[in-house]
Amino acid sequence: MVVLMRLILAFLLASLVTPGQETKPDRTINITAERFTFNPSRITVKRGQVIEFVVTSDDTDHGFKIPAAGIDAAIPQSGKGELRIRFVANEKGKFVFECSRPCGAGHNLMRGEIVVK
Ligand SMILES: [Cu+2]
Repeated sequence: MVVLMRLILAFLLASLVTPGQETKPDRTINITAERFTFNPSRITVKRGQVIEFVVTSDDTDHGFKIPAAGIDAAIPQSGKGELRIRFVANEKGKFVFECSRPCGAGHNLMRGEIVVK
């Protein structure tokens, strides 16, 4: 029963994170990924806002993972397009994001944080 409720909750949260693509986000934030940083690496957003992250790589394949939000998506290598992903924070606090595709010696350092106010 608890498992079922968790699944329903996860579905409801996910549906908030991915509204129809024709819906305009409240804010679009561009992020560049390169070995071994995200730029910007500290992002401040408002609670409840629909954020669309547009993430491009300046070099190789990277990943964009927000563990607390269940987001993990591939960032294509430079010249092969961009990642567009939506995020809504319903709580104030900090959400860590990190690279999720092994990209070299500094991969584990490749991270940042979203501060929700
Ligand atoms: Cu990496």
